[in-house]
Amino acid sequence: MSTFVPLQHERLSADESARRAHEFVRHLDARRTTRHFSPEPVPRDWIEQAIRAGGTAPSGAHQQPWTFVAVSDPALKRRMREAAEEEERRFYAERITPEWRAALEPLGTDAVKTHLTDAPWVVVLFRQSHGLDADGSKRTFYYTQESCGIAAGLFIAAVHTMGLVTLTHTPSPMGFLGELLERPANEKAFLVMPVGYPAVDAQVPALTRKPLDEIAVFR
Ligand code: IYR
Repeated sequence: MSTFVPLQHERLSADESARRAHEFVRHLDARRTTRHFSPEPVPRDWIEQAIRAGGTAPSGAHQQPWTFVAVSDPALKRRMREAAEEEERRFYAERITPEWRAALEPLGTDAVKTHLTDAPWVVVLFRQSHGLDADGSKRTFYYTQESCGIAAGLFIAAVHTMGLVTLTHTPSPMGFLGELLERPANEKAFLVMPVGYPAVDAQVPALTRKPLDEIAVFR
């Protein structure tokens, strides 16, 4: 049985909608991914708010198939870095294809993952591949990849809005994270996001974004 309640919605003037539309794009377009973090602490409350923002994402059947694990413990961050670097050394030496290496060249990535110990917080987003009922039986979850992708986007936007930076890091394979962070078997590591202030000398690759006519078609 479904229960419905009235939608809370504020009708804006056309001028205000237009102003916000342009301002929001300007704000998001100023976001950059950097690998260079300051170790300066960030209050736990801000991370909680970013996670709440991520948790507002729409999800398949409203099953909210995500768990955000926020790590600030230096010893745990170091273990995550060691394990990630071990995987990445194998990736960059053996698993990477020539085509993939060429695609990553402009980003200047390598197997050294200083951000995992420099950033005051490392947030690991886990995707719940299925749910577990009270009796331990499996409950199917729908569109978990899409749902977690949207949640990550909102988390990233929240981090940017509070004047911090993050990096979407995808160590491959990521199985070690479930073990290190003691997550149940239905939770699969989806994305690693160090969060903090940028280092004073932080750098970013000189990239540009595709213009509208390359990313949109109107019919
Ligand atoms: N997981 C590796 C490689 C990597 C892959 C892509 I696609 C990137 O955009 C960046 C890195 C790493 O984290 O270095």
